[in-house]
Amino acid sequence: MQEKRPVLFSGIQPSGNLNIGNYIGAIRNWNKLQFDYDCLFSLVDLHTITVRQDPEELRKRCYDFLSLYIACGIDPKNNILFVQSHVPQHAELAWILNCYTYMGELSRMTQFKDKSQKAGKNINVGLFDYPVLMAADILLYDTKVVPVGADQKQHIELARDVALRFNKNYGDVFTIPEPFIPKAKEGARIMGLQEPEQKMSKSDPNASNVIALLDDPKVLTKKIKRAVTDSGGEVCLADDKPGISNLLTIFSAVTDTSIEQLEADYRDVGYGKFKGDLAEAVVAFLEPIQQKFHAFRDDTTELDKILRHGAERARERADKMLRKVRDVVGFIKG
Ligand code: AQP
Repeated sequence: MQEKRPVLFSGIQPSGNLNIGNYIGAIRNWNKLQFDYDCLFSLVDLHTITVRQDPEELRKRCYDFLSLYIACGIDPKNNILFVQSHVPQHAELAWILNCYTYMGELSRMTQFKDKSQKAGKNINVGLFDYPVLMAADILLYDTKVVPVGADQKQHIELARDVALRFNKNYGDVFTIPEPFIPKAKEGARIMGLQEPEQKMSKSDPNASNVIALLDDPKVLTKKIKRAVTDSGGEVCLADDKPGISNLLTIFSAVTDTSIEQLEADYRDVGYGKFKGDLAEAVVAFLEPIQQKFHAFRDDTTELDKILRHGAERARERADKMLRKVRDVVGFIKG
C-alpha cells in the first residue's frame, strides 16, 4: 500500500499583483515540495476583502493568480487548487476558533498593526480577525507544513497556539502545523526596490517597488536599473547594504546561483553592470512563466473546471474535520 503523504497547505490572497517576493518566499517552495506532500494551494479570497476590492477586479484576479500558480509549475492534476470562498467550512471553523483565541494575541500581530495603520480610522473587524481565519485554513486539513515567507511566521505560531489550546480541551483534534520558510539569504523576505527597508508587497501603490510576475520586460528592466542601491559601490551581502543585498538575493533565486558566487563575479564591476545583468536574468526567468500564463489564462472553462474539482475535494476533507470539531465542542448532529 502507498504510504500517506503529509499534508501541505498554503494560500495567497488574490490582491494586487503577484510578485517575485511571493514567488521566492512561497511559490518556489510549493514547487519543490509538491511531489513529497499531499498539497492544497488556495486563493484565499475571504482574506482579500479585509481591504476594499473592486468586485470585477477581484474575480479577474482569481483567474490571473490561478493561471500564474500553474505557469510557475504547480500541477493541477497532482494538487488541490481551490478558491477559499468555495469551501464554507473555512468561515465556520474560523468562528469556532474565535472562541479559543484571545484579543491580546491578535493585538500583537505585526501585520494587523501595519495594515490597520494604513486603513485609517475605520478598521474593520476582519483585519483584526485575519489570523484566526488563517488558522482555520491551515487546521481544517490536518496540515503538517505551511510554506510561507517570513512575514507570515507570527500567524503560523498563532495557529499552533490555538490548535494546542483546543487540543488540550478536547484531545488530539488538530495536527500541529510547522512553518516552512526559506533562509534569509534565500529570500524569506524580499524587499521593495525603492524602499529596501520595506517588504515587497502585492498591494504596494508604488509600482516601482515591485517586480510583478507579469511586468513587461521593458518596464522591469527600467525598474531594476532604477532600484535603490547603497553607498560604497561594492556588490556584497551586508546588513548595512539593504538595497544591494536584496538585489543579490533576487539574482541568486532567479539564476539558482549562490550569493557567494555572485559576490565573486560582481564584487568590483560596479552597480551599473550588476543591475543590467540582473534585469536580463529576471526577464529571462519570467519569460516562460509569462508565456505559459497567457496560454492558460484564456481558457476560463478549463480554469473553472480545475477550481470546481479542487473545491469538491477540499470540501470533502474540510467537512470531515468540521464534523469532528462540532462533535467535540458539543453541537448536536444536524
Ligand atoms: N516580500 C516578500 N518576500 C518573501 N515572501 C513574501 N510573501 C509576501 N511578500 C513577500 C509571501 O507570499 C505569500 C503571500 O500571501 P498573502 O497574500 O496571503 O500575504 P501577504 O504577506 O499579505 O502578501 P503581500 O504580498 O504583502 O500582499 P498584500 O500587499 O496584498 O497584503 C505569503 O506566503 C507571504 O509570506
